[in-house]
Amino acid sequence: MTCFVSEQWNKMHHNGLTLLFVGITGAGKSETGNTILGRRAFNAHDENTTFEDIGIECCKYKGISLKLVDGPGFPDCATGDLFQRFISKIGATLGHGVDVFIFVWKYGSGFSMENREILTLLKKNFGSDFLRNFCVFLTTYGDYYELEHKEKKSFSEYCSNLVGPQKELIEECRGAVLFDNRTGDVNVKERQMKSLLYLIGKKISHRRSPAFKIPSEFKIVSI
Ligand SMILES: Nc1nc2c(ncn2[C@@H]2O[C@H](COP(=O)(O)OP(=O)(O)OP(=O)(O)O)[C@@H](O)[C@H]2O)c(=O)[nH]1
Ligand SMILES: [Mg+2]
Repeated sequence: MTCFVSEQWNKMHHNGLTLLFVGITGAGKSETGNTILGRRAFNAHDENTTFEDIGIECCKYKGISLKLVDGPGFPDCATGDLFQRFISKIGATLGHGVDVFIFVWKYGSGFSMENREILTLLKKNFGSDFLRNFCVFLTTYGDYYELEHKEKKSFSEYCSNLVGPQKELIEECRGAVLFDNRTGDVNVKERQMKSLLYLIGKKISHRRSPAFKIPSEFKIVSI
């Protein structure tokens, strides 16, 4: 597996790679951020999180500069109001844009209406190709996955057997990565980071546009 996000790419992009986590409450956004950072910087389960609160932390992974942006969970974004505030805040804070949106889903939690609403909102507001161009699908609770698949069914095999909206999402995002945020095994940590950077790199190299910039006069189109 070749990593497309090379040190050479890194030198050409002075801001590094900006990754924004999105997903419903409790999906594991903050914890995934901490796993990537290798330290506990984001608050997992911070009850004071509001839709204007975003956390930004930077790190280097094998020479690649990463800027991680942790957002709040989406409890009820169908009204569009929360989404409007969140996206406006992102636009005001990240002037250079977002390279890749990481859509986080908790393994085994079912693919709820809330999950689907976030994706619909993103596509409706940012275009039908948005997921294809800017979104990576990341599944947390890799430890639960391993427990349930003791026969060692690979995650990609599992994904290819899925049906319905989740399968469509994985196809649109061109693959998915499994993350175990509880593991202490350095090999597992290395493997999941490699898979994530592979998907990110593929995304960046396949699309024509650079980072995604939030329009300055962003007005939400509700679903
Ligand atoms: N066992 C296990 N627990 C995890 C994993 N990832 C996250 N968790 C736990 O799941 C809970 C929710 O994780 P968070 O990272 O707070 O979820 P979040 O998406 O940031 O939630 P909000 O900020 O409320 O939207 C926490 O208790 C985490 O420690 C994982 O891979 N395995
Ligand atoms: Mg969080």
